[in-house]
Amino acid sequence: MSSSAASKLLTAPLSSVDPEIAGLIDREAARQEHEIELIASENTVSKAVLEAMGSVFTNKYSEGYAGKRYYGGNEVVDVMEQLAINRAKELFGAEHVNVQPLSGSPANLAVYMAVCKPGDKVLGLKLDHGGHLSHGHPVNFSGLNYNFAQYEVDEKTCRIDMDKVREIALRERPRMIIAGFSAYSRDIDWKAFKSIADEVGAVTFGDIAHIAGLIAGKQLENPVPIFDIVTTTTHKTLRGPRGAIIMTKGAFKKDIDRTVFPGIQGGPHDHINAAKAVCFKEALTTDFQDYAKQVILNAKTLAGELMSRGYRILTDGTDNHLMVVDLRSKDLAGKASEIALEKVGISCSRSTVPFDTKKALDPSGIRLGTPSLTTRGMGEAETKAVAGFIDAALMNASDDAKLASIRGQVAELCNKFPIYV
Ligand code: DSN
Repeated sequence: MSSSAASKLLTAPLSSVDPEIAGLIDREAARQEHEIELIASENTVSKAVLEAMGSVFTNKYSEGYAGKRYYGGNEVVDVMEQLAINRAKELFGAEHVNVQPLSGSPANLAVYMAVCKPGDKVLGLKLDHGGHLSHGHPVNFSGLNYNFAQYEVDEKTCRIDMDKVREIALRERPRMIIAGFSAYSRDIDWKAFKSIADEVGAVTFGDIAHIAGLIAGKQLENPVPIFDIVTTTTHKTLRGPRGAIIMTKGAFKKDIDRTVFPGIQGGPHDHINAAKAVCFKEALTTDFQDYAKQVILNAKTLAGELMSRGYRILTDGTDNHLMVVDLRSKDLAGKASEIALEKVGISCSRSTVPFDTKKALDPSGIRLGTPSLTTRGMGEAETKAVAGFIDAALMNASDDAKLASIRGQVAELCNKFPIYV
């Protein structure tokens, strides 16, 4: 390629450089505009966050931390990263924040490596009871490298029983106790976890990936002042770019920073960190607090509507943005239900339920969440309509004509709540 051809390429639009990818981006944008997103871990970011992600910060290498980089030309990156740190500290009241983790699992890996030696005992919530792969599942690095004891939810209430957690902690004497989840719809008693950890001399590790936006929006209790270390992804309820941060008490600052870099990662993704800074700024507003409140109102509405139609919702409701529907209450299964909903333009994720007798690929439940639908402006009235679409789709899963008609109604509702247009 001649140098003039190369420089032409620098400024040519995507649609002419790579029409295939440009077309796929357009298709995905249209899908998101015309469908309802109920995947509890997804959200819809602002144009400002998108712009920061697509910025020239992607060109930079910045191994190290502000003022101590292993590459030149980082004077602008230093200011940007420090801004992201300061905003995250203000948002969560954190003593120290590392904004470099590439995503949730690498952030959690950094915590394990900073706090534990391989083989150390760790206590975490079991995956099929609402926990996360990185909280000790045997196929994950966590379960492979550390000696896990796992707590479960109570079979009747489907809630975490703190007396049981204490009993296991006293028996197992873990080095670290994890509180956090991917599919649990009730408040976590952070203080009770901390008191159990203090009793057995364990480090407290909170994973607030799912509820960080609800905490930042002042709707749920903040564990950051209570726990030793708290991680979160930035792309779920927090509504930022895909990535993560680690918040620590001062005592863990050095070990966490050293473990993120050079322990695990090389250069941080500066364009993503710039977008994290934007998302923290957005989350510091009162508008965001209103958003977080509405997410929960919508989730409670969705749970209530489904329960009134005879669906069993684990724990009989929700305190946050998500719920797990036990489809056995309607003689349905997770995979087929996920597919039926996909056919009407509603995305959700199949989910195991505690003590499930079915396998993860076709479990007994689905997980639903309201962060994305709320971002596009839908409130309780629309959420009630969505509950009706879900019920109608699941009750007519093998009737393609009926599903097509529901799909039309879903698209009609979405058209009233445009995202980026
Ligand atoms: N995969 C995410 C979720 O859906 O909850 C957690 O990493």
